[in-house]
Amino acid sequence: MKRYLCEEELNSQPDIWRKTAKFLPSVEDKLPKHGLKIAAVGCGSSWFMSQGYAQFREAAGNGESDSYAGSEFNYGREYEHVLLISRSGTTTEIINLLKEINIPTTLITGVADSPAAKLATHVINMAFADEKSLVQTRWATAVLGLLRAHNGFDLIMAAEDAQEAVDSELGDLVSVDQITFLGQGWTIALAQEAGLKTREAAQFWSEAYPQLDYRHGPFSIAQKGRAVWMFGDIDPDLKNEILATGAILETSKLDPMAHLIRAQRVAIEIAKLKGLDPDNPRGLSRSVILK
Ligand code: F1P
Repeated sequence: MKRYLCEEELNSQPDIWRKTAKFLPSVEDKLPKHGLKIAAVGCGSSWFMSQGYAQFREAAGNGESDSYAGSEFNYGREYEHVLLISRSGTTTEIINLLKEINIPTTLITGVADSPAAKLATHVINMAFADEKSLVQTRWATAVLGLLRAHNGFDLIMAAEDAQEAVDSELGDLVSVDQITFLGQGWTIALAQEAGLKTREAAQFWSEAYPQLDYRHGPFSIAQKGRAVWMFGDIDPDLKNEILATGAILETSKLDPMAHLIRAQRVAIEIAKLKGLDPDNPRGLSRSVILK
């Protein structure tokens, strides 16, 4: 069977996370200082990574942190630093925002001389995590890993879980007809990203919710032949309710970001089973450049 670029890239995540952990001290002074009121911004996968970052930064007591999709920045709020994430550095909403605001900015990008890089106060160039596939896998987790490590998390330990996720069996998860991804706190961003992966790579029906909000309607989707996938610890009552529907329940003892690797793999496998090219999803390009 053909090997796709995204498979090589997602399999490299354990190494890339180790590289990221070593890389952090060289760029730490460019990241928003703890205590500042910040916004984090991105589009697509980069938006979900900015969401996760804002969540765990504030939860760790490191300062008020909001997150926005590039098109939805709240210009009425005052921030002391804005962090932007863009693999390509060519995404229009990110460039427009950088032109518009007069606040110290840090751009994390995979392309050092990109148009966005020319506009940011500080640039963190993570070219070593850039990808050839259109679909983001290791880029997203390397950036989130950098930001987690900056907020006190041990990324080297997580890299061991990442290897387990790369080597694990996917079983029946690749033959279900729908998956609902759940999270809590910062892992809601992982659920969103997992949902995006299955939709963009495999045109597959997936949804994503905070685990306790899932009961408020979308729970009706759960049934035999479908899966519910929790990033992080599942509420014990919710677990029993899901199992009673006959749906497969996927949980893991792995670090939640390593657990995302399993979801990336499921997305790619479903795409392959459907005869789709997961490196070149229908209607997508490496970045969205608006006229
Ligand atoms: C962001 C992004 C990707 C998405 C698609 C279009 O790009 O929205 O998340 O998968 O390829 O671009 P970037 O700003 O991080 O380069």
